[in-house]
Amino acid sequence: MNIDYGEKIPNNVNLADNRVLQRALEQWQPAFLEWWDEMGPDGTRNYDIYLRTAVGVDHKGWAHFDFVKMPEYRWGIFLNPAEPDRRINFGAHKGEPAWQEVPGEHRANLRRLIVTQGDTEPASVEQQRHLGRTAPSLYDLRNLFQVNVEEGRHLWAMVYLLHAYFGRDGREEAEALLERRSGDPDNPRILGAFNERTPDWLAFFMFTYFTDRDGKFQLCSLAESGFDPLARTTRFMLTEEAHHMFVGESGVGRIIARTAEIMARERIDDPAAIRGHGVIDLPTIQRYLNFHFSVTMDLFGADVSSNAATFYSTGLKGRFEETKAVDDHRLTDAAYPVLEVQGDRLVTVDAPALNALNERLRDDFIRDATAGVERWNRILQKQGVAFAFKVPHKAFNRRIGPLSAAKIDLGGHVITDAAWNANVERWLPSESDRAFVASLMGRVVEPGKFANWIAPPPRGINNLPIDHEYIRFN
Ligand code: BYC
Repeated sequence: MNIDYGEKIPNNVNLADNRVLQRALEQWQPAFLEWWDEMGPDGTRNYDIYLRTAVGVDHKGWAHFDFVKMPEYRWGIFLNPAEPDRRINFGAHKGEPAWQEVPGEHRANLRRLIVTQGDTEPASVEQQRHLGRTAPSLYDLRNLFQVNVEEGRHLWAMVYLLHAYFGRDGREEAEALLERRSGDPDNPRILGAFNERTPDWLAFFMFTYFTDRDGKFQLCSLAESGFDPLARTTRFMLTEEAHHMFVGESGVGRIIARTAEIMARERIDDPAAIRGHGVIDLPTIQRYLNFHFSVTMDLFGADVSSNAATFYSTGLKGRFEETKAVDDHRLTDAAYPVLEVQGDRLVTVDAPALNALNERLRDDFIRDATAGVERWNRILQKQGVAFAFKVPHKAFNRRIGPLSAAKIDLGGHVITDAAWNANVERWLPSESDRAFVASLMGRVVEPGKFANWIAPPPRGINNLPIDHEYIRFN
């Protein structure tokens, strides 16, 4: 399973043995590089960046660090090794050998899943392309670029599947992945969160904490797929995803730590006074949290979804930790609780478990995401600051699924439009919140220096010191 770096496209799938596929991917490669040039990190062509590149897919090989110019990053195709005699673990085909080729009757759904997953990867690079101009430190700038190149590689992962297994329409989908643009009204990215702006670093850290975590849960579900090449490629992607969530959790944590430090030192808790010290007040951080959490809730799809039921019964997309679940892994007779608006109340009703799989994954996500928010609260407790972040109710501010028809507050109460309008600026970032956060953003790139509004990290990258020169601007 070693990666062949001698090839134009580094890979561990013996690409050289399949000339047709190799040629097709080599034709897509320049289009990808053009897209990277146009939509990737702005103005960075010449930088030498201390990046991690996978040189093997085992635990020793996937993290090799060196200085690289981003356009020369070796994006390639890396799959986890095949498990001998792997079986389909769930759905109507449970127990049958995992598919090594696309099952004809499930082709359209499988392609749709792969395209939807693939579309998020370039979208996030587009959303983050301007952030380099306002990096709070060289350390953070390097982390941003690491996230960006890996999202680029995740696009390669999905494009490989499209080219290798879906023939002409796969190639067309691969082209379309480079044509849609985040936020473009005429040709937007597929899922809502990927058309939102990521205008500042607080938004970036919240995005990598919450939205990349959706990536983790969706990839874990696809890693259970009966279509073995999808399972193997998503398993390898998950090793990279962990770093993105680390960037988010530690980034938000360092912003909170800096604010808490000022609040404790100056003995202040008035947001205006806190802002006067050039740090971000906690209610503003909470509003950003509410926004990114709710936008990410929508990424799990409708609460009751026949698509989700089909993806599962046909063996294409499993549950988070499918094999650990103690049940029949078919779910044809099971139920799962979902929320419904009845009059002016949210009520819990039972839905067929198969149709409620989006909701179940959303609940798995909420447990994981809430645990990290509690870790942020411990930073405040340590400084003796009396404030606690809370994740909103899952029905708050929804735009997808039946809950989107009602206005629902942070605590999960159905409210009137008037009550929503009267409070929305306390719940979601207002124009003036965003303008304040934007006013703090300025480029700090001297090694070891950090913007005033964020604490330094406890340690540097790959055991190097915090003040290491992680990027040479040339
Ligand atoms: N925005 O039946 P439903 C990541 C559409 S993140 C807009 O519930 P389904 C990453 C839906 O398409 C992980 N539209 O849909 C993170 C459907 O449309 P049609 C990405 C939406 O299929 C950070 C209709 O609404 N991976 O990797 O059950 C950086 C009815 O919905 C949205 C995946 O998502 C939305 N949010 O569920 C970089 C995995 N949600 O058919 C990367 C693959 C739903 O009526 N995707 N719609 O026209 C899936 O598993 C499913 O497509 C979804 C949607 C769970 C997303």
